[in-house]
Amino acid sequence: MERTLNSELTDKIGEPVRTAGWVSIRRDHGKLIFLDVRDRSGEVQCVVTPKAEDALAVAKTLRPQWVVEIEGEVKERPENMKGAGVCGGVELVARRIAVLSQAEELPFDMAAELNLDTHLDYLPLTLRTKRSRDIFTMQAAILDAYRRSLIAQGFTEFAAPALVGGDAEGGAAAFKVEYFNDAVAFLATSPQLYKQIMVGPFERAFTVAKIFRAEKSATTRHLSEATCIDFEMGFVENEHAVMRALERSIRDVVEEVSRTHADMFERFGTTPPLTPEHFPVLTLQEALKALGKKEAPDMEPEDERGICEWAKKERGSDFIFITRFPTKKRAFYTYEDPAEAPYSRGFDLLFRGLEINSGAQRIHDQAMLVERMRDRGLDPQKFRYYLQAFKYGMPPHGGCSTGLERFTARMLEIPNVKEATAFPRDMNRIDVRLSD
Ligand code: AMO
Repeated sequence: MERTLNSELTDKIGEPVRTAGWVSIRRDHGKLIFLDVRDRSGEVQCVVTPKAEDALAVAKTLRPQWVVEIEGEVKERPENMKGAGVCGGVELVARRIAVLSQAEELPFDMAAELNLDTHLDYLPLTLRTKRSRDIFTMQAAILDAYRRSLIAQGFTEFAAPALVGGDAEGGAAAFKVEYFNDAVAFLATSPQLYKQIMVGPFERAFTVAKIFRAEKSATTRHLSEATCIDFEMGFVENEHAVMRALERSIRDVVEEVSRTHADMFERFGTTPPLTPEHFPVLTLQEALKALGKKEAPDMEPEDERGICEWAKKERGSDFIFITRFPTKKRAFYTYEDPAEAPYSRGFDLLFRGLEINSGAQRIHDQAMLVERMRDRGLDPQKFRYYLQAFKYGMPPHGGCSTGLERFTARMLEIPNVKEATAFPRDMNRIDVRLSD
C-alpha cells in the first residue's frame, strides 16, 4: 500500500490507508490509546482500540518522537469533536503499527517554553516543534515570494562567491581564510562587488547569498553568518528607483505570506504587516527631528524603534525608509551628488523597529570610484578585478540587501534573530556553545 499523507486523509474516509510520521503525544484513555502523529503535511489523531490487539501492544510502548508506520482506516470525527488544522476532521483507526525508529526519553517536554540557549543547544530536536516549523516555513515562503517578485521585475539570479580575495566592503569585519597560495582570502561580508559586476551582463541581477561578519558582540540582531537577498539594477536616476523595486518586492512578499499563512500570524500573536502603497520616506535629519533628537550621523537602535512607532501611528505603515545618511558613514561605493553633499544616496529600510535592508545608488564613474577608494585609504590596485566592470562601461545603477533572518524575525515579531536562523552562528556558538 502506498503511503498517504495526513492532509490527504480527509479524501479517504472509510478507506484503508498507510501513513507514517513522528509520535507527538500519546494519551491513554482506559482501554484506548490516542496518538497524535505528525508528518510533513500536518498532525492527525490516531486511535488504537483493543480490537487491534498487536497494534495496542505496540502503542503501549510508544513515546514522543518515535517514528512509526500505521495502517488503518480513516474515520470522520463527530462534528463536536473535530480538531483544528488540515487533518482535524478525521482520525485514523489503527490496525497495525510498526516502529521505524525509537527515540530516547526527551530532555524536556516539547510544549515547554525553553530559554533560547537551551533551545539552540537542542536544535536537532527543537526544530521539530510547531513554533520552529512555523518560523522556517515562513522563512521559506518569504524567500520564495521575494525571488518570484524579483524575477517578475526582470532580475536574473546568480550564485555569488563566498570566498573572496579582498574584503567586499573594504574594512567591514571579515573572517580570514588561510589556504590560498601567496594570498590571504576572506569569507565574503557581502556579495556587493559581484552583484555590481552582474549589472554588466544582466542589467538587473540578484543573489541569495551567505554573508559572514566577524561581529564583535553577540546581540539580538547580529549573526556571524547571515543570508541576504541582494539585488542590483542598472539605469537608475537615483536611489528612489531602487527603493521602488524593493517596496514592490516587500509588498509582494507580505501579500503572499498573509494569504498563505494567516494562521501563523495568529499563533505568533501578531498580524500581517501594514504595507501602504508607498512606504513613508524620511531623511535621517527629519527622522531625528520627529523623535525630538539633535542632528546625528546615524540612528541608534532605540531611534529605529522610535521612528517605526511613529511610521505606524502617523502613516499606517510597518515599514519606513530613511535616506540621506552622511556619505562618510556609508560604504565607499555609495554615490554622492555634489549638489547634495555631504549626504549620500544611501538608504535603510526599517521594519517593526529594526533595519532589515540597506541600499544605495552607486558610483558608476571609474575615476570617481578610484578617487573615493583613495579617500578611504583603500588601494585601487586591490580592486582592479572589480574595476574592470567600470572600465568597460557601467550605467548609473543601484541596489540593496535584505537580511532574511531579520526580515523573518520581524514578520513574526520574534525578539531574537537567532530564533529565526535554522543554525545560528555568533561569537559564542557554532552549533554548540563554544565555551563548553
Ligand atoms: P549591510 O551591511 O547593511 O549592507 O547589510 C545588509 C543587510 O543585511 C543584514 N545583515 C545582518 N543580519 C544579521 N546579522 C548580521 N551580522 C548582519 N549584517 C547585515 C541586515 C542588513 O540590513 N552591501 C550592502 C548592501 C547594499 O548596499 O546593497 C551591505 O552589506 O538586514
